[in-house]
Amino acid sequence: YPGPIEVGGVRLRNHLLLAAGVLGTTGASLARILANGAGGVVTKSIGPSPKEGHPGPCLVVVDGGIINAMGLPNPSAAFKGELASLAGEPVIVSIFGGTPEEFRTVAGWFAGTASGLELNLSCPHAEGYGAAIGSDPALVEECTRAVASLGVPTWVKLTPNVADIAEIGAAAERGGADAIVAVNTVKAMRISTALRRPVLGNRFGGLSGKAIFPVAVRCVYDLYEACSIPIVGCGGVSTADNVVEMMMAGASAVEIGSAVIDEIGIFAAIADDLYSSDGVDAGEIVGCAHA
Ligand code: FMN
Repeated sequence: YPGPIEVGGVRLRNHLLLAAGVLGTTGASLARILANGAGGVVTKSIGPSPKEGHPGPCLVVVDGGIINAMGLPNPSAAFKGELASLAGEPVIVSIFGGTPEEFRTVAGWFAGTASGLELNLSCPHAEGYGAAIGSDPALVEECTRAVASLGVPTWVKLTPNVADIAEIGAAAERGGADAIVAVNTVKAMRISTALRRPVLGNRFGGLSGKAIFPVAVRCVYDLYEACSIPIVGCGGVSTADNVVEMMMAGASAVEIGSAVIDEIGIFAAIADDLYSSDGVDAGEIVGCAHA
């Protein structure tokens, strides 16, 4: 492995991070992902008050991926206890709120312990949160500023479900973001023809996995053109070649979610490929597709 790298103010062990929401609800599962070769981990998103999430079914497997509508279930401030055993580890806490003030409150709980904070401005299935905020450049700028002004490395995670993601990325940069993460899930739904009703309890959800990889590459490409802070690619990554492609589009690091559900050893497997003797020189390839 190339040794520690720094992306958006956060020191990582390598270029591969666990994405928010997958195996990120306990300190033990986060530690296990780090032990399995991840360069850093992002926690499940934590909000201003405890939340149960949507009624089930919350997840459906589809061709090329999964659609989830978890609805941001989380224990709120009680999550602090899960981080106690992870002091000094590359742990980024994902946070959400309905207003800039709520973002700041939640950020304050973790500012002293986390390596960085990732603002979830992008969940497509949580009313009043997530993409509802992340589609509005002025709100994105305000929420980002409310957190970044605490002085902790601030990553902002964007939704692909907007007309112009570059405009949203530029707003996050103006608000003081240290990095942009792209992307969260793509709006989606399935209907059971047998039952004649939507499959998910919440009707709608977000698609992740291999099917969204090209969507994510395009978003990273557009953001790299528009922004001068690092971009972290996320969406459908499952191989070392996917990581290289994301980097060529402009990603300085990559997050992996759905592929971890199938294979917890995926970080070590990708890292072995990526950093083999004829492997990647990130400094050389990041953004090279823009030439
Ligand atoms: N993203 C967040 O920002 N916060 C979450 O709490 C969150 N929960 C998720 C739960 C599940 C079951 C899945 C599949 C995804 C979740 N995501 C969440 C989105 C992922 O972090 C990621 O952006 C998305 O799945 C695309 O990456 P992937 O194709 O590698 O999974």
